[in-house]
Amino acid sequence: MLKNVKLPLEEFLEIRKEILNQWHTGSHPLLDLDKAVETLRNVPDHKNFAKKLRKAKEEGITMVQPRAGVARLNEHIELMKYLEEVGKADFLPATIDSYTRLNRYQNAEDGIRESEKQKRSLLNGFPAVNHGVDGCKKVYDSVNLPLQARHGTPDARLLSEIIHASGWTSNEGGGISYNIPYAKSISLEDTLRYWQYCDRLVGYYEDQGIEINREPYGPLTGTLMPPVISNTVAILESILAAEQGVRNITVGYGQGGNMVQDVAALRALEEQTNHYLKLFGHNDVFVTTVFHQWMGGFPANESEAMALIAFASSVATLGNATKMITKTTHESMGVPTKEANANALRASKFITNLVKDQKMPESDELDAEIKQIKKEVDCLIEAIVRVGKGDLVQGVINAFKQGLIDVPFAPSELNKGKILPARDIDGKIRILEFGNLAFSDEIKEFHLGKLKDRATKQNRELEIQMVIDDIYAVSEGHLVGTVGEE
Ligand code: 8ZB
Repeated sequence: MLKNVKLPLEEFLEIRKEILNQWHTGSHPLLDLDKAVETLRNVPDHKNFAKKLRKAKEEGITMVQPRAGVARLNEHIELMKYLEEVGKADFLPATIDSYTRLNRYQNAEDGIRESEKQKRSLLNGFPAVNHGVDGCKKVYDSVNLPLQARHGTPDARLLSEIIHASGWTSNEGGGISYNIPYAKSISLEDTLRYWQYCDRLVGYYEDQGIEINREPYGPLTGTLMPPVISNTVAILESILAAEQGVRNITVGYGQGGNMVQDVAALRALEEQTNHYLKLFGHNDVFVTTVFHQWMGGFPANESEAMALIAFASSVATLGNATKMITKTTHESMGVPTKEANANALRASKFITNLVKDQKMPESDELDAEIKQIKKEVDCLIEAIVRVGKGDLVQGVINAFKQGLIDVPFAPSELNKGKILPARDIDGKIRILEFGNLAFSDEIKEFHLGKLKDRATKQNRELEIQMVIDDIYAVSEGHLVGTVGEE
């Protein structure tokens, strides 16, 4: 039975041998742990993800990072340099392609070959495992910024080995956040075990005095996500990661649309992540936050899309997020060109600079929302701990099984999928149907009260059509869905 305990070194090293055998690039000499430690020790501070985040946090500024990745190594390097120089990115990604996310390395290999033939990317991201340490190290050597792998991979063990050994000092993902929104039937027991390994690898490096950042994937399904759900998952994954030795964590949150709720969610997220890490005995973890620009449906019109990007940037900055993940005006069409990507980055960075000395003013509304989110998160975590009977991993598995925690609109069969979110009249995300969510009656009444109030004000029924209208509203230029919208 899987437990929340640090994987013993010998066991980790045993599993490691198998992992490195999964694809031929796993036998690269630089994957020898002593060699990898040496590579990482030589990473200068300005290219170390964890250190640069620490500095940004101390200075109170919001950094920007795009998503980007293509199949061919040289084109990917060009893309990275362009986003650094023209886009003025603070951090660089490699968005990993879908074949790699599914551990289908032969398909990725075929995709690279075909992309070379056609001289354009036929994969939706960078196949880091196939390019191996040689390729990933070349990317690292070509840029002056910290690098992170961003993906959605249930089993990212080989991928994690390869990127870190190449000097990439951050990895996104987690056993819940890269399972429930991304997979249909992989068990949580499996993904939690895979991510214990990825975190243990980081723990190994931390034990050698090397700082590596880890980032649970905050937005989950990115659609009408109630802050309580994404914040709870981020906190759980932070505790699980810290147990394996992770010391630098960035917790994420996707823009909901109501400015006060978004700032409140960021504040609650940071405070409660720190609180729960300490409660679980992890006193030396450095926590930062990342705000994701709007993850739902985007307007097709490029000016409107850029306006949404600028609004998101204002909220991230007012909310004091340490980092922001940017979108592009091509969002409604697909993978952006490097020009569109750099343009949106520039716009985002322009706003973060402009707004950097301003903070969201304290108010009763903000204060009440922070307290509300915290109360809800406490309620869920208490239930998860209870059904874990002393173990957090078992708590997570059992809580999902029972629907005590439930992620809206997720494809996973392990998720009850019974809760339905909708917006209140201010556009704050509330919950209409609770399924078996471990909320107290008082919390349920609060949510229903807010939604009934909206129904009255909009002169409509309190029903599922509200949810549907809200899902499409932003792409059509308003936050709260109105009656009869399609
Ligand atoms: C869960 C993340 C979805 C977002 C973007 C999508 C969407 C995916 C790439 C990419 C640039 C890529 N995305 N793959 N952006 N290059 N290869 O991730 O557009 O916004």
